[in-house]
Amino acid sequence: SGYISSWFSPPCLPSLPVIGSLLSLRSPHPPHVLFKELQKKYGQTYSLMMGSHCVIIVNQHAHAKEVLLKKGKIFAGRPRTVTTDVLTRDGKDIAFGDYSPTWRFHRKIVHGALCMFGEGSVSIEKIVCAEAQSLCSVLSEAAAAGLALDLSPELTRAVTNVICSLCFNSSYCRGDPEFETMLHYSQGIVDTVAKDSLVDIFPWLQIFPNADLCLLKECVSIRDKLLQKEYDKHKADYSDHVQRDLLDALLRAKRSAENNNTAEISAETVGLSDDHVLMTVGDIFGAGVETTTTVLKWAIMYLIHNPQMQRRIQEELDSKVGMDRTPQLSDRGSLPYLEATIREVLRIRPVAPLLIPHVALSDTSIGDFTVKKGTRVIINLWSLHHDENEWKNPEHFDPGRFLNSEGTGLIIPSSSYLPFGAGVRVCLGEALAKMELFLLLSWILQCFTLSVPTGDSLPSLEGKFGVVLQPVKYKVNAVPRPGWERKCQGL
Ligand code: HEM
Ligand code: PLO
Repeated sequence: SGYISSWFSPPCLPSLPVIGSLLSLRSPHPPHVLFKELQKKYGQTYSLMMGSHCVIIVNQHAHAKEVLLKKGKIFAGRPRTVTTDVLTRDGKDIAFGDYSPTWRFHRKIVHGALCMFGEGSVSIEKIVCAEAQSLCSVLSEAAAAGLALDLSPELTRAVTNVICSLCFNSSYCRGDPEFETMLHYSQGIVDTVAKDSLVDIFPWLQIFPNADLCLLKECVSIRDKLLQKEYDKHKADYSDHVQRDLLDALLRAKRSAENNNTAEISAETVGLSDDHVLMTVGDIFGAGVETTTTVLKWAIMYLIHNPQMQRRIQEELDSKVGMDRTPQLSDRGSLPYLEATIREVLRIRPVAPLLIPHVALSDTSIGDFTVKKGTRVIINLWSLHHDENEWKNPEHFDPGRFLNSEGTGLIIPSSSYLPFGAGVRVCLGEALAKMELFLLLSWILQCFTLSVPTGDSLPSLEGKFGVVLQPVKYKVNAVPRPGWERKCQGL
């Protein structure tokens, strides 16, 4: 049977002892592009060795869905890596934590809290609109002064404040030094965590000074101090009777588990430590900020590359929302072109092009290939979203793909589309993120036209690969639309 099972293993890249397939992976391309290229030689599903770990790369939607949905529970594990262990105190969070009863319990609480404070709630819409308003007044100040602006810090502050009120019931003012600190440490973490980092292939490199690892540790320690401060504040004035935010919800779950007065949660809650609560909030905070901000930056970049699409969104806004009021969530159904644009941005530049690696929790299979327990599985979303058999001209930005032939209704034209993943490990923030993207973009485009500053060339559409796929830094001119000059200011 050993013979049979090795017969059915996925094709493997050449590999050497100790370093594994590292030599075949040297490339000027980022990993998601390289993994897509390697299909030509090895087929859509193949394997490679990362040091001593066997990793399967999946480049097609049928196998991706088998891993995420059909066998979602079997593939619900996460690998432990040196960098994510530093970030999450050995996997005590949701995103990088391995599958376990504690993990399941945590995910359930956070999911419930997000439903309560996020998605369907009226208050979150108010919070996002208040941030949209403040963003528009910054744009209008810059426009009045004739300044081109790097929108990144402004978008980050808007999105951060939404997450802050959700997690901590607090927010940052413009120029708040603590906010500047946060911007800095978060970029440091994005730049170093889960990077095809050599310390994960050669864990013994940890004992030598390693610039990336040092930076990561420094940034994580600054983040943890900020989180700890909020946690202490919440503990100090916690009450069983009011739940102000996500942190209160987590504290409450922890206390009721400790008092053991609820029958439904018992053995499950073993290990709901302070560390777990802190790391989970850190996850929501990090995921909430970096992902949504990144999508906004990509969306704006594609819109300045395609002014005719920007105009079409504005025409839709003018006819469906008009000039007498600002956009609201209930307009989502009547602005299909804007929704289609958001979907297309998430297709062409997926935030997490390789998702987060999954791990097989028992011996299993993918298609006809056998898969051993402990095998890591990387779903290459980039390949799914750029599959020539599924998408016509996949590198071409075209929101029209997501509209029906009349241009009036939304469609998903291919099942090779999973921007938020799927199954047991599906993104927890999908609804919140979509809400924020819709509101912030509609507010901005209702009163401004965005373009590159005169004399600048269009920014590169190439992404910088990391734990999220980020666009390059660029500046924009935001010009109030005719008729909106005074309104944008007065917003
Ligand atoms: C996981 C996408 C926004 C919280 C993920 C995954 C993807 C993803 C692809 C990995 C799924 C997997 O490994 O199979 C996105 C995109 C976003 C976004 C495209 C924005 C447009 C958010 C927001 C939050 C969030 C706003 C928080 C409120 C999480 C968490 C996980 C996750 C906690 C880990 C889930 C787990 O491992 O069980 N997201 N995300 N995400 N996301 Fe998001
Ligand atoms: C972003 C930087 C923060 O300082 C820490 C952090 C926490 C959770 C991570 C997030 C970072 C990046 C995006 C991740 C998220 C969990 C789920 C999300 C990886 C590293 C995605 C897109 O999968």
